[in-house]
Amino acid sequence: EDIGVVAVGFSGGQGKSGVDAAPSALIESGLLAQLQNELNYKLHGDDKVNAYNDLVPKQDPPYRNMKNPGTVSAVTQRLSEQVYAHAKEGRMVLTLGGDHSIAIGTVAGTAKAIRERLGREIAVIWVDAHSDINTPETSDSGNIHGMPVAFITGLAKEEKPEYFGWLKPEHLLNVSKLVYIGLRDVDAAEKKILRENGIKAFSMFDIDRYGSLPPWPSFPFLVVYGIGRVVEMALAHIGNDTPIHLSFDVDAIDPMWAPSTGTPVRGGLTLREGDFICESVHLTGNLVAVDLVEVNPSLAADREAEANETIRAGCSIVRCALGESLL
Ligand code: DIR
Ligand code: MN
Ligand code: MN
Ligand code: MN
Repeated sequence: EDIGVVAVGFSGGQGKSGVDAAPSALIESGLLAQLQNELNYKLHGDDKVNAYNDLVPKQDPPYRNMKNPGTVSAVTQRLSEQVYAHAKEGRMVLTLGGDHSIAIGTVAGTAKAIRERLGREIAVIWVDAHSDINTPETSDSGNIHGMPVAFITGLAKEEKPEYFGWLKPEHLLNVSKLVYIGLRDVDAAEKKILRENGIKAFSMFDIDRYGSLPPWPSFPFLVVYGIGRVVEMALAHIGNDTPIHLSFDVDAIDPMWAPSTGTPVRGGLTLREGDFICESVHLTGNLVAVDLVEVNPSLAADREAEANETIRAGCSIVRCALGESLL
């Protein structure tokens, strides 16, 4: 089977440098070699990491409260074309970020390609501690990595092509085809947006409450966590036979396993729950794209050890999404 790989060394959607080094760290740790040699995928695409330096404008003042708006717009537009080109050929697309602003480009690219190739709308499973659905006006930070969902659903609109006006209807995702898993740090304004648009979201609380105590007398101490039921409900929401784009922010995983990320939030998914989501999505056979974002190897108290743990977690997530757990 064929995979298009796009390595996106980009950090302009938020303020901390280092997340641009993630793709090379993931690749150096052997991720692509494993996909090729152990999972027998044929990889397409540049082996080198895209830095998109040619797209960075000399001046990029804030616009509608967004930081680096011209840069993020230009980079995601180029990325959307790269992803589109792979998906148009019928390849599954693996994008290694980069911060989560890059999902504006990846989702736009798959949405357009799948519309043209299959006449279908994609669904997006957004695994994240955050809902990333601020509009430029509701955002407190001005960081565009907190806004990608607003842009790809058309909830945030902009005419100017240099500030995301390049997003056309064929790039957009229907809000009814979006589902979140792992949320636990959602801004008040984002909660309002989720509520008003009836967007399906499974928070960490949902994962806990859909769990159960087992009936087995010999294991009375065992708690069955609700991730299985949550994934089942998430997949039921988007429907059988719908092409799925999985956008996985590594900060969905608890900092115990993924500490090296820009905005860690405690109380997250276990690594096993994160892998389980990916394994389940793989099993549907409907996966058309995977993003892995927000790994930042330079953010770690004990740099080497914590960065390595986070990179390991990221590799595990990608391999599970691509079917390594199948026996
Ligand atoms: C916050 C944090 N909601 C913002 N978002 C993050 O800046 O809009 N997203 N960290 O990943
Ligand atoms: Mn995110
Ligand atoms: Mn996040
Ligand atoms: Mn927050």
